[in-house]
Amino acid sequence: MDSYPDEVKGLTKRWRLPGSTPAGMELRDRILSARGLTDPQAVASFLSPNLHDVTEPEPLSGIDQAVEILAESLKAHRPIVIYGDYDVDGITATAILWHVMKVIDADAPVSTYVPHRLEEGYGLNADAIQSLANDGTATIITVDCGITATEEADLARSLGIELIITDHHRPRDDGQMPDAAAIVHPGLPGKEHAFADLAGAGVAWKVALHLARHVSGSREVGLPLRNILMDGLCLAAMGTIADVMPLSGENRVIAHYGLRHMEGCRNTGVQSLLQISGSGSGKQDTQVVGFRMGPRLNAAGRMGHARDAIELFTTADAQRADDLARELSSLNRKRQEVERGILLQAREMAVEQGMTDPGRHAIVLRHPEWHPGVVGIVCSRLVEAFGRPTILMQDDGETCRGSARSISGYSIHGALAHCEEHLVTYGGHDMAAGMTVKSSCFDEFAEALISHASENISPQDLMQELNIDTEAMRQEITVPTISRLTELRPFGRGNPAPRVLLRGMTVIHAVAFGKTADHLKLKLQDEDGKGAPLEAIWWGQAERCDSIQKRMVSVVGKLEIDDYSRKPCLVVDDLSWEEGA
Ligand SMILES: [Mn+2]
Repeated sequence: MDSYPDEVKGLTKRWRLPGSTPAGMELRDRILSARGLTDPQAVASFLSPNLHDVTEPEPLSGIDQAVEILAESLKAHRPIVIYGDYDVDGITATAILWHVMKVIDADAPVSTYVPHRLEEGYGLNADAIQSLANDGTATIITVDCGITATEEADLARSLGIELIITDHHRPRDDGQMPDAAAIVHPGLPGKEHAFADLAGAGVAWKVALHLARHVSGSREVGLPLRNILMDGLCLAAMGTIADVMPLSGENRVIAHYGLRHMEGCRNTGVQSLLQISGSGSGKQDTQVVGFRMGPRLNAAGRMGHARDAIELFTTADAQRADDLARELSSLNRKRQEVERGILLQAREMAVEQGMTDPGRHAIVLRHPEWHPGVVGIVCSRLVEAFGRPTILMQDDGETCRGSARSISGYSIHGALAHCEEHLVTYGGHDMAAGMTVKSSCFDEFAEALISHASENISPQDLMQELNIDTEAMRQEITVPTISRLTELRPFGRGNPAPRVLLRGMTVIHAVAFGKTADHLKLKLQDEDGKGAPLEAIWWGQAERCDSIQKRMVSVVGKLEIDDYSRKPCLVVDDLSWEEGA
């Protein structure tokens, strides 16, 4: 099933060239076709997402029991706690359920609980359950966590708490499930939902919808509930995008409607956050959520306490929401500062210790002062910079705790399993994981992991892959064709911004620009030299300025319309020399 038959080495990346598409197709349709969208009906529903695709399919497994318990608890005024998570997905999921229950009954004894990222860690924990029980909690509903919490579920049961689990993470490998009163999950073995890639916030939104329908006694719900569900879609979109879920199927619909409604969202906190993220006007897209709103929300959990982010989305007080949004922004600045510091140190250490040399295919480092809430982000930066799997750890003298990020094709979870003898704990996925090592075992662990990576990652694999959707001609790159590509939005994982290849372009002009002259501005002329040159930008590649002047190149990039000139602009991902040039 490889639709990319050809591979080309660019200056910085490996290119996967597109398969051939029928002649005469326009640019947008060639891109759709390259992504497997050829059936007219599939194309139509992709181009015009329909909310019915999210509200009408068969219900998630367990949702009926969950909704019955919630409705019953609400009716009896029993204290309910929504137990969330400290990332954007968990925060938004918590707020969605809180709001729908408060609209059903403004006096309902509903509260929220989110564990402290560094002190309690991810998921349901026994101490929290015990203290919630002491406070008289009758019902706990988890969001974005809980599917592996078998012991904690038993504890809740023994304390007389009715536990509902809603989650989207992988269940335990041994098949054991928590003994909960209800479990709502899109991807349980044997009970997979038609769309299994929902985020925790997507699952929570569906629970909210079904609860609203249940208490309304009808599939059509009244205005206050409709409004809160519509506002909830903005939150669900944020959770889905920030959790990097594939933006296909139901997630595409959630992201599409959530982003479209963002400006008009009645949630006070959403408006405060939009404002402070510098995006109070204009059409919202995934970038605004991914790069501006999401990091501010995550900063609460990383540098402070995520309950502030939950309060942001649950307060009705506009002043309080503004204050919280400001506080999150300042935590985010602090996070950026800490991140920059670790990045500088880690980069230097990696190079110094030879971990970026050709024969060594992983980076494994520790430092006593690295903030455990931030090392994961820095890992991602090093993976980008050096194309190698990276592990960064904080060493408190006794134990090293850290995070890992990997490159595609190399499972970091598998690698950790291979080095298990040196580890105290580990867990995660192919691309990201966490682990602890005794400080005295760190060196052996680092050596074992780096040699495993060096043996199992080829030098080829270290070059990032660049998937190209279609080859394009200079003359079809016009403002109208680029505008039509926006119909493919929202972009994200599973639906990236289209990438095109242009051959036979001559770099007739290249100049460094930016505050510290890091970036390149280019003018590219096609072979017949008749049309206007195509303007292009290559971020962070100023050092190549001299070597590409006047050369004929193939160029790969994304098409945009420049905000100021309103002219087409190619945002370059990579170049390669044309043969004979
Ligand atoms: Mn999640």
